[in-house]
Amino acid sequence: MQKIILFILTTISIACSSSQSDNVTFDDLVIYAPRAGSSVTAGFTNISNSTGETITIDAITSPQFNIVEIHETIINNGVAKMLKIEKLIIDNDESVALKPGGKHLMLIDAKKVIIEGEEINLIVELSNDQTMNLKTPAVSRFSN
Ligand SMILES: [Cu+2]
Repeated sequence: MQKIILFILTTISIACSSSQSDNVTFDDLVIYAPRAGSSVTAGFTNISNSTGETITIDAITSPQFNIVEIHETIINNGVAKMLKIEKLIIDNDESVALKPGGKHLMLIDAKKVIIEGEEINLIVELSNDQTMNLKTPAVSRFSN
């Protein structure tokens, strides 16, 4: 009897994982409108990979910004500085959080003034040749 239950549980878990395969998700994407007078801003999200293989984020571009980079904030001798991550690697069934004080999206050199509520598009190129189009309205840094 226990073997049958184990078999059923295994079958269910395989079915679940296959239904989510080929999936990279960017959850809770937040992009701030640049401060007045600035053309630079940051974005945060939680990236999950359930494709069944390790993927890397090869490039991110945006129609609204000339440069989009992934950065990591590190503290060196008490001084915070940001390093560019050329290729963000996400193992299968893993998530990477881009969050304040850690890894983040850096949106640099806005092509025009971006106001709160304006839709920001991101085009994400993955190592599995998948291209993802993300969009979210720019939010105020001061609204929460
Ligand atoms: Cu940065």
